[in-house]
Amino acid sequence: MNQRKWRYLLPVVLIALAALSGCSIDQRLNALDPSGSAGEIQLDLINWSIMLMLGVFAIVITIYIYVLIRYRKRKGIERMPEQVHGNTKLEVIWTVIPIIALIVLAFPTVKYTFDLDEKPQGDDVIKVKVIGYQYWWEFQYPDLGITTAQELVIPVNKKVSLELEGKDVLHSFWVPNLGGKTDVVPGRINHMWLDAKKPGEYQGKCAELCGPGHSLMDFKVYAKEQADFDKWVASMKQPPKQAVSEIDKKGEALYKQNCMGCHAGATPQVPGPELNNFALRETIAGMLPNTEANLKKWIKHTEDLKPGTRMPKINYLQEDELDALTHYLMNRKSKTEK
Ligand code: HEC
Ligand SMILES: [Cu+2]
Repeated sequence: MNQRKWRYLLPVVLIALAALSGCSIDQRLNALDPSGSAGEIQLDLINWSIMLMLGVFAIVITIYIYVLIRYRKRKGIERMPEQVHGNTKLEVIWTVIPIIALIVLAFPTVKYTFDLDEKPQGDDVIKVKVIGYQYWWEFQYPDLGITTAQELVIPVNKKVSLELEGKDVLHSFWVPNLGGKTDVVPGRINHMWLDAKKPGEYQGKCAELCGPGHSLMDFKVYAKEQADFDKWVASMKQPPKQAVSEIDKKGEALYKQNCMGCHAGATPQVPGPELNNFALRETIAGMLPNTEANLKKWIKHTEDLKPGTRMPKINYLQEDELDALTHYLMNRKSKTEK
């Protein structure tokens, strides 16, 4: 077998693999199917530059193939084709065409860059401060006086103005289906905005390698109809109801003893997520569905579930203590909620 025949094998396999991997795009993380204006703007720009590049590619390849065929070595024709050197007209043409192509690309790029950089103003705009920690997200709503973690809740069709800041290392805030991504940098405040055109759940990710727990630094954006959003805000603003049952009182005491130092302490040992109204959350640590069984699992196995997390494993509690603690937390929500 002629060895040279096989030299095409590697590129063909690589291209086939690339094509196959394209088919398995995770729809929850798909920047090519935006559900918000910021994502649409970004997709427009992607399409615009790809079209332009495809145009350039087509012209260059056409000329290339034409020249290959037209000037190939043929039987009976021994002479070399004419050798051109220093053709001013040609040089001007191939300098001017790329300049025009770059100008054509620059217009939408500059316009969209400014559009995305704008800080939306007005009574309608929801302001959120996003704080990135290893390996979780805090969301503060300064105008509404609420703070939550791992879940950014927004009303549909309203612009959300985000102020992003890091507390330890570099992170990056990214919700592919809505738009992004923006660096989250310690000691610096970055801005971005987004909106969601359909109610639903959108997956978010930290997009900057930030340590062993990076791949699990997930969050969600829940876009709700205005009325549902207002209801959520009202529930979040209420203080959690008092513990009344024996078990909840025991749980509360254990919580104050073992957890409050990091969770919502005034001077936390290690800043941890706000757990007031924790029962209203859908997830634990951005990665587990919020059920009592998962809560126990999280408390006992934090570092196994999320490598590098700053919440230590708490495995010294007795079974009945853990029961009381999780019972208390699972009921930690405002009076208005059932
Ligand atoms: C040393 C500080 C510290 C202590 C003590 C601590 N935590 Fe945490 N906790 C954290 C940090 C930091 C996180 C964020 C972890 C992550 O996602 O990387 C966290 C996350 C959590 C979460 C997930 C919250 C969310 O937003 O989804 C729960 C629930 C939780 N802790 C419960 C507890 C309970 C219950 C106790 C007491 C038994 C406790 N923690 C003790 C620091 C602490
Ligand atoms: Cu991160």
